[in-house]
Amino acid sequence: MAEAAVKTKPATTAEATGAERELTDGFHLIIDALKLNGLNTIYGVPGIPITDFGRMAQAAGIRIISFRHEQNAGYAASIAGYLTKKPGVCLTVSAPGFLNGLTALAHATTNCFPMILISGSSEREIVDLQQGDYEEMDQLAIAKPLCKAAFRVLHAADIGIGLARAIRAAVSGRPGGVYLDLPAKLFGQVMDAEAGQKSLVKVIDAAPAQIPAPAAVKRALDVLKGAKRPLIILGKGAAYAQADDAIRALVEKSGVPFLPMSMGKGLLPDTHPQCAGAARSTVLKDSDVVMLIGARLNWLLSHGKGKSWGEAPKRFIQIDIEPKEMDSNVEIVAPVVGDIGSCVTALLQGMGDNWPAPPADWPAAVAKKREENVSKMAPRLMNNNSPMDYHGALGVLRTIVKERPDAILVNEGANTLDLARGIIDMYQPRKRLDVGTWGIMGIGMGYSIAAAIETGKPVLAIEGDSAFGFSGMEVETICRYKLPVCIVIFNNDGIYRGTDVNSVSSDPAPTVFVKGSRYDKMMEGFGGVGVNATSPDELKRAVNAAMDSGKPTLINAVLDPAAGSESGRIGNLNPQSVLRKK
Ligand SMILES: Cc1ncc(C[n+]2csc(CCOP(=O)(O)OP(=O)(O)O)c2C)c(N)n1
Ligand SMILES: [Mg+2]
Repeated sequence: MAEAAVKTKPATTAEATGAERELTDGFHLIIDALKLNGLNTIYGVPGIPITDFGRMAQAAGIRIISFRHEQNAGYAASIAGYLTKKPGVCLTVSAPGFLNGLTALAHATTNCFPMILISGSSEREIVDLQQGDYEEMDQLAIAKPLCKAAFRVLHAADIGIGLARAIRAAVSGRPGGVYLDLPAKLFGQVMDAEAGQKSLVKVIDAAPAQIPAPAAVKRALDVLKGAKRPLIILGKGAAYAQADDAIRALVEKSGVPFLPMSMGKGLLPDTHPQCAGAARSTVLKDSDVVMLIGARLNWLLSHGKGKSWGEAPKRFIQIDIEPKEMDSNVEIVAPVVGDIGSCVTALLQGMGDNWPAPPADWPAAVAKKREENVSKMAPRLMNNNSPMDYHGALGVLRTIVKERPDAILVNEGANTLDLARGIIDMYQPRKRLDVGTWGIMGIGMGYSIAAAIETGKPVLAIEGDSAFGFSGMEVETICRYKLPVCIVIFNNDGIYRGTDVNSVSSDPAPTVFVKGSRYDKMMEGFGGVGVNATSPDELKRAVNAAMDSGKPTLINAVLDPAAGSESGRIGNLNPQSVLRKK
């Protein structure tokens, strides 16, 4: 308490009767409230009214990671939340800084990552009368529809409660983004230090276990037991839960093939005998019972219906913390509502010791398909073409990840994303971080920075050249904080490809970039290591050197501009003009 308090001599002695009073203020109470709740890292960009706050927080032992753009700081906070199950904190200035951070807040909410966006704001009296204050904006109203909850604190005495509400809203139930509005005046508001300390709240059991109903667990097991061709789908909710051992035990005890969603990869190794990752279309089509664990039936799973799910009738079991998730796209015959850890543990107990394996022909059929697909792919991954194609480049990165399974892989792009997801096996939970539910470009550097900061592990970021551009300036941040991040840019001169031509004017086509760009020079400009790699062999040497040294490194991997297809694997989502076809 003593360090947080400011000693002042009152100007008049009338009320203080000449004695010194210990005072504190908004600045110090916010810092104390964050520390009390173990929120020890802030990702943000300084400016009015939060510059001094950042300095004071740093002086008080909070780690301040200062970015070049709030969106990247926000993505960093969102993935910090995913990795730690504590809300990641992003701090911004008012109006424009707030708006820059807001995309990440919405992203956190969509992806169910706990995050708190704290933004300074202008004077309420002026904002509400629309009198044109510095960076005037009704931030609270704008944030509300894009997050789980939004709060504003007007009095220093409410800082403790305000932060407690924000933390609970972010991590309890289905996690998500929370906005906390702190008007400039609040920071300087003074109050009695002792009363201030008493007003702080240490949040106890912020994300209480939610135990599933026994009847729901029994219903789910009955459905699973009756299956001939069951499938388990592991989403990133399952990875978030950090119930790794229980999930592995459930999958293995059941004998059911499992399909990991992108960020669910590594919960069990992709090389596990039950993994159906390389037989995705077969298991979706042919399965009769599907158990979703922390995975939603959104567009990424074709909403649980249509061509990719085949003709065979399906029955869905769904395990999710959010009751409203059930029946969102198709009927769920066995909803199990609760936190993933509690649900999986209850299912395991209910299975007892003599759980019957699924009829043997099913896992055998899945394994056969998987082997076929894997061996079809193998020779393509071994090519040493120059310029590289995706398979040659990813072949060497696949081996590197196998040799360094505890490194964190960050991945964005179109072809760069889809092909890396399919080709690179993951071996440990929460090691693959990518574009998530929205397929968003721009998460790359923010995720890489937070992953390095939060886990202390080396990071390998595999980035499309377009994707990288959304957050590329943060290579300076990576160099400034000396983070062990190795960025590999799959440089095919553009979005999807670098070969499009504009036939009517001298402007370049909308999807192409400067040919032969050297992104490695950017990194050198900030004192990091830059490498231009033109073959898989060169790429392999450069990545291994970077991972060994831990030095910030950017490798410009020169890909054939004709490599890559429109929108990667999701080109079917592009609307088509009937007229153009004529
Ligand atoms: C914020 C955002 N803006 C735009 C897009 C559309 N988009 C999807 S993939 C992509 C870039 C693909 O090019 P690149 O990263 O170079 O990967 P490549 O396919 O060339 O390997 C873009 C712009 C998006 N997904 N997110
Ligand atoms: Mg590209």
